[in-house]
Amino acid sequence: MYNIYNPEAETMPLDKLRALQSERLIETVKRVYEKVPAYKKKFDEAGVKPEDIKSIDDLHKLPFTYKQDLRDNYPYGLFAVPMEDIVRIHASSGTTGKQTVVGYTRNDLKIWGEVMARTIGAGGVTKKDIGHISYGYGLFTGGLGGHIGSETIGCTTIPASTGNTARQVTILQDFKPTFILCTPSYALTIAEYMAEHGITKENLSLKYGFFGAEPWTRGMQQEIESRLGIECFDIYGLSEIIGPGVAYECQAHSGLHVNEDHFVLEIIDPNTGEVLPDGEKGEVVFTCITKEALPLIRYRTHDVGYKITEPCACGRTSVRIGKLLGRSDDMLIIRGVNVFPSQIEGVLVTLDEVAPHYQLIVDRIDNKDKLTVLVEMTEENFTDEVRKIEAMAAKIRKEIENVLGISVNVRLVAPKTITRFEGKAVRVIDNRKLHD
Ligand code: DLL
Repeated sequence: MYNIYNPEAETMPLDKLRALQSERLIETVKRVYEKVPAYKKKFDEAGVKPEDIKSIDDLHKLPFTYKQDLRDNYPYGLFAVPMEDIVRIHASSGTTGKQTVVGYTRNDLKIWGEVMARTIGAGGVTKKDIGHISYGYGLFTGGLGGHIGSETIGCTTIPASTGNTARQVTILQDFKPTFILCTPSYALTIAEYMAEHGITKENLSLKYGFFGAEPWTRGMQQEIESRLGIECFDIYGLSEIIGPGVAYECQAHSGLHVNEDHFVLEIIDPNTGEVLPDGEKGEVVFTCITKEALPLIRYRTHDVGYKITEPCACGRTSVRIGKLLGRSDDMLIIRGVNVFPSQIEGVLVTLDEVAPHYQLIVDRIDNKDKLTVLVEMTEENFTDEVRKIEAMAAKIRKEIENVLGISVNVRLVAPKTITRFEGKAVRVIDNRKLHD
């Protein structure tokens, strides 16, 4: 049996879903045209009027929205309601430029609670469960997003937030939460702390984990499952659309279901802007059709994914996104070949010699790109014998080169020497960018 929080919405017949999307899109387009000057200008420049949008099939006629639009209208310029109706603000971390600010009305928060309840509910969580929320609380949407979903279901909710792993592990042991939300990299940090302190998965009551906010592979998923003794679910979202709760994995584990009655997915060719056929890899684009405060139209996420339209065993009718490969901004181009950090992670997690803690360093030496994979030896395989290290590194290098098709360097480092992260992990140090 597959757990479904809101069967009526999540298994809606497709014709009914498309009709609902059409009705909501038409209303949203009219509203943003009237209420948001920047959208009126954008639509006018593209020569589209709200009347041109007669159904969801007309979505492709609308212009895209970019992160730059949020920056140009910083902080509140794209809001479609007066400030007195905004009850919450969040913001993205802004590592690449000015942070982007997003707002929610009371009704937007209700929607967030609903889509996050579907997300957690899809793993099997019910109101009898106890949730440990270890995403950061604050301007980041992870903490309060997990929190609102857990409370909407009616679970006992522990707002642990990030940091102080010792305290987190004490709470996990003493308060007996049955599910946890954090970044996959932090789940590993918790598992590592437990191992170091002789605490086993049997000392905890965890059954499920909902991890996201950064790309992670199926191999990493299995690693966390076995170390924490839980079933892991991938959860996806971004602040500009609502935060976590845009798409979620069900117990069939075959892609992430999009909450399509609220967010419409398109996959486009990032160069031409054309919508791609189902199954083809491209840039993920979302349109919000129910949000009041910030209903973004055709928002370019820079995430790379593909659509899965075959029916899912769970009975949900919604379209799915295949596990996300990463952001196009994180994609490295090494001597002309596209490399996602997640491809390298996919290899490393299959190898017994190394722990899944890694970092990629890119340099340009004599006008040639050089990719170095820094990875930790496991405690069991740790050695300072040069010959042994070299043999191990050569083996790993071959495995990675087989997958990527380009030559790389592998540098094995001692256990626990690569930085641990409480939030999103930083996997790439691209020294080429320093000289741009
Ligand atoms: O990371 C929202 C979130 C919080 C999602 C908690 C899941 C769990 P932002 O900080 O705006 O919002 O970052 C959004 O993170 O465009 C993706 O590049 C990446 N991302 C989020 N979830 C996943 C995932 C939150 N499951 C950006 N897999 C997105 C891969 C993800 N990448």
